[in-house]
Parts: sequence; structure tokens; C-alpha cells
Amino acid sequence: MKDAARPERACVGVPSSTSGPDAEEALKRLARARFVLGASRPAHFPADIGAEVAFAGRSNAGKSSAINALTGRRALARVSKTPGRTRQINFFEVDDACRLVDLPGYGYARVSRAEQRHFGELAESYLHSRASLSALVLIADARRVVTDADLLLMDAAEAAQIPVHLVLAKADKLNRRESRAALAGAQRHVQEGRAVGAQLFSALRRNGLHELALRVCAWLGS
Ligand SMILES: Nc1nc2c(ncn2[C@@H]2O[C@H](COP(=O)(O)OP(=O)(O)OP(=O)(O)O)[C@@H](O)[C@H]2O)c(=O)[nH]1
Ligand SMILES: [Mg+2]
Repeated sequence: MKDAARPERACVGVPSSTSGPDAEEALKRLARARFVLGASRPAHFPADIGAEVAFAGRSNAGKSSAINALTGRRALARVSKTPGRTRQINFFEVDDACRLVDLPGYGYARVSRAEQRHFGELAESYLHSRASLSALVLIADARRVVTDADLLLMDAAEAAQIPVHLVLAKADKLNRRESRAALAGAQRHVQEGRAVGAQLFSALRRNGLHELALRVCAWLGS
């Protein structure tokens, strides 16, 4: 049933080239995104039709910034220096029934236990029940190792047959050697089947933007 809802699950359409006119088209398409709603309970999610790509990861990893960079907007998704900024599941419609989804981050100790549990349950319910969810973009800080919570999320996605693209954000904070090492570490998760792809990314410098835009648009379909 879930497979039928995700025909492009095997990452069909991810191009070999990551720049050029296709990437420009993808960015142009994503620039049409507009905020639809923020949901704090499943009953508030928009209709489960079409295709969605959700951005998940640790608090403060750069999920909302990645959405802003992809859509060419400064503040479509709210960004903050304080972890735990995104407290709802925020839906952005790109075009007819194709959406980007900004998930609340996990692992922020200063959010109360009860609230963490609430976010966790909300995200879990979203992951397990959302037929239109085509893929997850897992944003991790390039300077940190992938955390146990990231691994748990990748396992949950695998169980739900949702492909994961691992994005090492804030790559502008690393030098060339560190970047290579971080990417090699992330590629192990690809080799071991937890992710279908891995890349470096910087919302600040727009590095890796074309590659990510192409992936996201391939998953959103046309
Ligand atoms: N240097 C640098 N800073 C970044 C980058 N992306 C995000 N940041 C900064 O990291 C902080 C957190 O960014 P957000 O995009 O709000 O992170 P988030 O994952 O959405 O955080 P939560 O909503 O709390 O889960 C902000 O201060 C951003 O300006 C990047 O590519 N480079
Ligand atoms: Mg956020």
C-alpha cells in the first residue's frame, strides 16, 4: 500500500549532473513554496494526497535554514540560534499537492520531557501514517557525528520504506580535509543501506544547493 503511494521511492530521477538548467528549474519550482499550516496534532495535518519531502534531524542542525535556502526565501521557515525553534510540523506547498515539511528537531535537553515526548509522538505518528511522504532529508551538523537519535530515525524510515538522504549541513564550518572526512563517514550509512545518498551542504554559502534541490524535486515528482 505504502509502496503504491511512493512510486519514485528508489530515487528515480536523481540526475548524474548536479548543476545546469535542471538544477535551476528545480530551484525555480521550489521558490514557489508558500506556508500552508503548522500542525501540533495529526488532526491538523493537511490532506494526505500528492507527495511530500520532510526535513528531519537534531535541534539546531539547520533544517529550517535548508528549507529557506532551497526556496530562496529568508524566513519562509523560522530559523533560530536557540535550539528547539520549530515546535510544530510546518507544511509548505510548492505546487499542486507537493509539499516540503519542516519537522521539529529532536535531542534538545532544555525542552521539557513532556514536550519532547509530545514532539516525538507527533513525528512518529507523522512518519508512520503519512502515505504522501516520499522521502526524508535528514539534516545533521557536518561537525558532529551522526547521533543515536539520527540512527533510530533512519531505522524507523527503513522500516516504513521511506528513503533517507543524509545532508551534512553547516559545511562552511569545515575545511577541505574535514569535509572529506565527514562525507566519507556519511557515505558509510549509504553503503550500509540506511540512506540512499549523502552530501555536504551549506545554507550560508549555498554549497550543495543544486544537488539537494534536484533530489527533492525528483521525490516530489511532477
Ligand atoms: N554557518 C552556518 N550556520 C547555519 C547553517 N544552517 C543553519 N545555520 C545556523 O544554525 C542555527 C539553527 O538553524 P535552524 O535552521 O533554525 O535549525 P533547525 O534544525 O531548524 O532547528 P530546530 O527548529 O530548533 O530544530 C541558526 O543560527 C542558523 O543560522 C549553515 O549552513 N551554516
Ligand atoms: Mg527549525
